[in-house]
Amino acid sequence: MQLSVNFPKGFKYLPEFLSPEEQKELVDTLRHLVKKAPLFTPVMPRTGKPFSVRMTNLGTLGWVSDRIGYRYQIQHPETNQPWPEIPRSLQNLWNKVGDCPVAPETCLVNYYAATAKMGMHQDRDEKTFEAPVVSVSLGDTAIFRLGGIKRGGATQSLKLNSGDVVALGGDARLCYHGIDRILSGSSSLLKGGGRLNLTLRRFSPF
Ligand code: MD6
Ligand code: FE
Repeated sequence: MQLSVNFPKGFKYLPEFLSPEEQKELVDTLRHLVKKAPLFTPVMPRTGKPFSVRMTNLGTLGWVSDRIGYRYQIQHPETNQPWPEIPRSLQNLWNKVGDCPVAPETCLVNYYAATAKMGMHQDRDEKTFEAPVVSVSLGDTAIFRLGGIKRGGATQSLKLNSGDVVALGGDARLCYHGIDRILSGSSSLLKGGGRLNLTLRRFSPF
């Protein structure tokens, strides 16, 4: 059990937000969308070091990283096609938990194989921070690390299981966070194992 009293203001933790049936339906939907917009391996700006996660995007804009830098762009970097639309079920989820009067513009889809992780970072490539970032976890459990808005401060660790939703909004919008590791084999939702994380965002002010 998590002690939510210790969460920063603006951080939402909604365990088991999606039922097992809703999770399966969402994975089926995503499987079709990822055929149109395949997962790609981003690389770090300047060094070109590959990320351990593979990613794609949905929506009118998608987040990419390559040797040039991090940015949002309207097309897939390999197919050069526009990103597929954000499915209705995810738009509805945003409406329920996002506390935001306008629709999300982008959904970043990250796939973690057993050994993938994500370093501590802030989500700050958006033009506005007035909307939250809403995250959905599917598949294997992840060890999520949440810090404060300054790098190097105190952090806490929490398990994100399949179907859990978290949001970084308000005062927590720029909190540092990362994924320490994946508990391989903890879920049978994804054929072949691993974890999907979906983050819904706004880029544009409203
Ligand atoms: C992950 N999540 O769960 C990585 N970002 O795989 C994120 O980077 C994240 O969970 C912004 C808001 C919520 C998140
Ligand atoms: Fe993030």
